Amino acid sequence: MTTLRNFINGEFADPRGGHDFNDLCPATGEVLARVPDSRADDIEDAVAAASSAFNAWSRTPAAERSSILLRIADGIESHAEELARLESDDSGKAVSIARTLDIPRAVLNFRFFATAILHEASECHMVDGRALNYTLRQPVGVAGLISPWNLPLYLLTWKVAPALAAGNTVVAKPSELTPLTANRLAEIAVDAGLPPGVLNIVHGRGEHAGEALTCHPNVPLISFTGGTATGAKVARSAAPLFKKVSLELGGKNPNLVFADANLDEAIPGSVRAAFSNQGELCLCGSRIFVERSICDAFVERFIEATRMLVVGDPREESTHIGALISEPHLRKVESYIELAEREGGTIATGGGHPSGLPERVRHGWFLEPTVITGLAPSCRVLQEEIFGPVVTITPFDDENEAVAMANGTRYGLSASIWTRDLERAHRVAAAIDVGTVWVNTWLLRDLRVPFGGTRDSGVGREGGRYSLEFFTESKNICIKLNIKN
Ligand code: 6OD
Repeated sequence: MTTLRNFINGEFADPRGGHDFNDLCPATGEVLARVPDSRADDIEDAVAAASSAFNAWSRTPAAERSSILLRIADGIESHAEELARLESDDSGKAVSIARTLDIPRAVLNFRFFATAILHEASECHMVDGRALNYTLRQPVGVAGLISPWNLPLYLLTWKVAPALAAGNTVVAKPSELTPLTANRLAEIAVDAGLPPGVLNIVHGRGEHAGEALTCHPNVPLISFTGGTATGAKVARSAAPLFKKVSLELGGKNPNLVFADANLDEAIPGSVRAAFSNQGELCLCGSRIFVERSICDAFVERFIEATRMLVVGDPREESTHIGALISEPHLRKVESYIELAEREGGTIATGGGHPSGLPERVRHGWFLEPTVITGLAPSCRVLQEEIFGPVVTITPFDDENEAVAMANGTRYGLSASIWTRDLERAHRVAAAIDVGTVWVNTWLLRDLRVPFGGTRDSGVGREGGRYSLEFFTESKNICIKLNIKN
């Protein structure tokens, strides 16, 4: 068993109060590590280190910052297999997902923003020969970054890379449920030559370390990804201090399948959208709406494809669906399956603990992928985020009804539309109130595009220039001219 320490000012340090807790392996329940349960004084140390490092780092030439960040990307890549295994053990996800999605994306996050800053341009506004305005974008200061457990290194680096690239220093608090790869990132950053204090990682729980970070007066910017209820708390803490805030929150994403869709793509695509990462992705397509004329056939084929998914030991290459993150989370997801039955739904497949799990993971927090039919869009099961391998399938009669159902929750993160009719695709995409619409695909990511949600799915956009704008403050500089034509 490992004992983790915080990473402050380029060194590993025990939490001042000496509090800690266990990090558990979701597949086996074994203790993987003792983790610092950091408090306000640890955050204070980290913010002090980040504040001292800010002056030098923000003045470091972009090309030099870029080289260091590229070396971090190389470091992650050269430890990719080790990181994938750590991520899988820590989060319960299948190692194949960690290897093909999480770790490559962490590498890409650093490469993308390390090179983006080499191509930065800024705006200039002339005033009829009388004045020239130009926009100077400057780093904000100490960035407070709080990342979740479902895509631990993927989402931590999605924040750390642009924050550092833009010249900020960072205090990051990774999820207390998945701290392992964050610690390795700190070691990789040291090897890459990142100066002390530029990146600080403080482990702990939201109510102590997270709250201290969001309330800290010397942290002018907070980027948070996580649940909507926690996002509201972050917003409440940050608002009186007028911090810049980016909140990427929950989703209850519609997956609309029209009768003219190519079902050979729509069915595997919808299964992937429903169950990838055990359904523990804010982007999962958890509400499937299918045009009535093809709904029975779709349900049959969807169930058949769902039953082919292997729930098993996350370390096995053949596993598609690993363990859920924690026992309380498993119980919460199961409670929605019970609720679905009370609300009058039918559990068309799944709903239970998988049988035949290998001995090593027999007592892990696993759940069969579950398909529920027969529920109205207003039911709680279709309104509340479940964040597990549970989807509903509901028929619709026409395009207007499909759009109304898609928009019929408080969430607005993403949607998928499956159709061969391109005009319909444009019309429906424009009418759905979400931050991202995929047409005939799901989770096809391009790091240049704006990413974020509307309503209960969050505030702000990150990605490409949106991240670089968020992690900088723009200043207008007006120079009087006297140009005579
Ligand atoms: O792909 C991304 O950039 C992103 N922020 C994904 C978030 C997924 C949340 O579960």
